[in-house]
Amino acid sequence: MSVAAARDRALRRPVHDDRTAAILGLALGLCFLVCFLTGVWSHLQQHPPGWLTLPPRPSWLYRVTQGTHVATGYATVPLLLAKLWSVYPRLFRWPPVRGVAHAVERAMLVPLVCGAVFMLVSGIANVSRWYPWGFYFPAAHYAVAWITIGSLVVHVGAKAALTRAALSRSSPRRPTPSGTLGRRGFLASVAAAVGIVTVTTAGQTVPALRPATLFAQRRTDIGSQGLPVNKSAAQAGVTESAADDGYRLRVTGDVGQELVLTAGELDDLARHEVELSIACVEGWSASAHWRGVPVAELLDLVGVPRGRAITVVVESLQRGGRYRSSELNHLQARDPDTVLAVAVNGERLNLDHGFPCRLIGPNRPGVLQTKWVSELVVRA
Ligand SMILES: Nc1nc2c(c(=O)[nH]1)N[C@H]1C(S)=C(S)[C@@H](COP(=O)(O)O)O[C@H]1N2
Ligand SMILES: [Mo]
Repeated sequence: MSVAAARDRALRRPVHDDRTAAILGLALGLCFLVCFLTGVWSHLQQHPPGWLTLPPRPSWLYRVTQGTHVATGYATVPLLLAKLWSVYPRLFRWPPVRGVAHAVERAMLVPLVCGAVFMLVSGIANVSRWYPWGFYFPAAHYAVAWITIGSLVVHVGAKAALTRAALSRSSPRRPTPSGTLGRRGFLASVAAAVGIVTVTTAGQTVPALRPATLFAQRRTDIGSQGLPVNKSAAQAGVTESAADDGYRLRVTGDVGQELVLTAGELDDLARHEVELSIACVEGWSASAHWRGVPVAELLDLVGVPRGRAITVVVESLQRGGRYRSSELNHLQARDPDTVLAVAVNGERLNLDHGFPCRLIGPNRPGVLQTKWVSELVVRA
């Protein structure tokens, strides 16, 4: 059979027609939009620009937005594959372009499809902690997100009228050739695939779905002290410095008088108990019970006036690596639940969870919950 004949036969099947493409397009567009918005939010939370002082409340916000970001990312995979399969016979139409406007619309499919595939592949690789590339993941993932969403807006604009017509009740329905998959069967399989992917991955953040975990990169019930470990003390190269008797926590910078505490003194000060989750950018999250000393209390001890707008740089014993330190804005530093924790789930923190002390605060991405804290530097 010639290519043209095969194409025409495929295009007569409901699984390849405008209505199927429109339904899948709508589902995919919605998924992409939610993933994009939660992704932009994630970026703002992890790399807050100077003009934005993010509030530490509600404490669960990042856990929900990042869980949603990764879940919608996973759900997009079967939707995108189904959509591409549904429309690919159209690529064989001849002539491929009819006029300038059509040529532009077709050309925009290149950034749209390449961008979408890049977003999903890079996102899933990142969540799997697999970095087969040389670029910095957050920067590339963020830049391509804008390219992809821009091409998507153009695509939606170009296809709006066609989509509306294809979805209207009066649009003509073609019978399904016997022996082939009909639209309903196809869409039901896609919906089932989305459901299975979601249910078997969301257990990394929704405890009720944990027993169904199959494809998730993390099981949050696996890990010492009831929590997963992303970077161990050995990987961070702090095994000796963290366990050293000479360890001191210092509070320095724009302070009345500097403070130096031993691990024992820190433990005596740590009387505040709080339930907070670690919410990793990779989509897993887990709640835990912490005991620590509020950063606000340390600021009082070193004589930082309460009304002063300050930032606090949280330094760790780790010598290299991007996540060796983090920053607290004024609101976060003064929140009573932002603590330097010394205990988790009723036990002294072990080395892998950040002994002698680690930062834990409400509504912060996991990468900013710095472990093995050695110094708080106050900046006015
Ligand atoms: N010093 C330091 N702190 C760090 C990291 C790190 O690499 N170095 N990783 C962060 C990341 S990505 C996460 S998700 C949390 C995980 O905390 P946990 O290992 O106690 O679960 O720690 C954070 N704290
Ligand atoms: Mo993380």
